[in-house]
Amino acid sequence: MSTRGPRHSTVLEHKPELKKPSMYKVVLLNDDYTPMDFVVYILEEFFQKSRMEATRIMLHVHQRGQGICGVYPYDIAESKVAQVTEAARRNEHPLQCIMEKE
Ligand code: NFA
Repeated sequence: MSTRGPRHSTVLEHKPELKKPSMYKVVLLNDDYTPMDFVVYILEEFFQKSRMEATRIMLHVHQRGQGICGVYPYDIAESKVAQVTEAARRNEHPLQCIMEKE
C-alpha cells in the first residue's frame, strides 16, 4: 500500500479561504508642546507599557519625529487612536496619534 497519501487532490491542498486580518501600527507624532510626562502617561495607560519602556518610546518620538506604540487589528488600533486623541483633547495638548497599515 502507498504511504504517500491520497492520489487525488483533497481539500487540504486548496488555498485557505480565510486570510489573516491585516495589522495596523499605532504611531505617535512629535510636537513642540505636549509635555513629556503626558506622553509617558499615555503609553502606560493605553498601551500597557512599563515606565521604562514608555520613557524609551517617548524619547524616540521626541528625537525622531514619530514612533510605534503597538501593532493591533483594525478595530483595536482605531480604538487606541480615539482614546489617545480624546485624552489629548481633554488635557488641551496637541499630541497626534495615527494608524498605518503594517
Ligand atoms: N517634544 C515634546 C517636548 O519637547 C515631547 C513629546 C514627545 C511630544 C513625544 C510628543 C511626543 N515637550
